[in-house]
Amino acid sequence: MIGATRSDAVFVSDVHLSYEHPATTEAFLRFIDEEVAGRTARLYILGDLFEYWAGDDEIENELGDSLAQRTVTALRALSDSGIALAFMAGNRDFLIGHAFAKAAGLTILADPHRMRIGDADLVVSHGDALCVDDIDYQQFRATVREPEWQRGFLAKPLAERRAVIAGVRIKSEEAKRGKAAEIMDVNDAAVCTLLAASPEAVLIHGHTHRPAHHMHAVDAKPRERWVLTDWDADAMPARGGGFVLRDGKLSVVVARFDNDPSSPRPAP
Ligand code: LP5
Ligand code: MN
Repeated sequence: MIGATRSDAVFVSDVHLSYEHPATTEAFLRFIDEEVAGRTARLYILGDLFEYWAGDDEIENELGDSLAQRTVTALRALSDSGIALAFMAGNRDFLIGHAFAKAAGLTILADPHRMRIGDADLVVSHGDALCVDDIDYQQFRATVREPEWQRGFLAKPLAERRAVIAGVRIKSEEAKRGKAAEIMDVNDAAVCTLLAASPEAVLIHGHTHRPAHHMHAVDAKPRERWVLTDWDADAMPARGGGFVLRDGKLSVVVARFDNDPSSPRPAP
């Protein structure tokens, strides 16, 4: 945008890019063009960029116009233009590794990650590690985050990994049907512990697909928690967007969708 100053950062998570939802891919790529390119200094992708990621050979084992390739190309163009890109693993794409990071021109962050941008003190997380009441999930997470387990899994052929993941996705959906909604949200005490360890910081996370701005009392002080939306261009109304940080203040930015009449229209 000519004449407008760049924002300090844009945050997104849970885009869940997949071949099943091409409209979400188009909306995300357009969001990058309209809200990120030339308009911010930094882009933080806080996990679950992809619906699933079986390993970095997703990139070279596909055709040139694959989802993985298109995404890498779009991110690379941002980083080549001078925007600092950072990615944090989600529960679906934690197998994104250094080959992807190098190709896309981004840095991989540990979860949680604390930082200062200008006057803003922030701690960012995907959010799944805060869902400590979901015991079965946390056990599953502990296993698949083991470097040893990941080495063994990544040694399998890509087709076999994709088949295993398809099975886990079915099992996960079945398991979720039997879980109470509160179990699949962040645990308040876990949030407060994280905030107490990061005095003054505002927490940003995704994963729960429950976008909101919460206040927590930690050590008798009010503390902020901002929860990112997930993306689904095929939902009605369509969902997608993120947060923009400008001059130390966060605000919501909503993505634009062709197929949803209630979607924000471009400024004239
Ligand atoms: O993602 P979402 O929101 O739908 O659900 C999550 C938790 N589920 C998962 C699983 C993923 O969705 C699907 C797998 C993604 C691909 C990962 C890449 C490679 C991994 C290969 C794995 C072998 O994260 C869900 C939470 C929910 O968030 C809310 O927080 O509840 O957790 C579950 O449902 C997990 C189940 O409770 C327990 C695990 C069932 C699977 C068992 C398969 C055993 C395979 C052996 C591997 C150790
Ligand atoms: Mn997630």
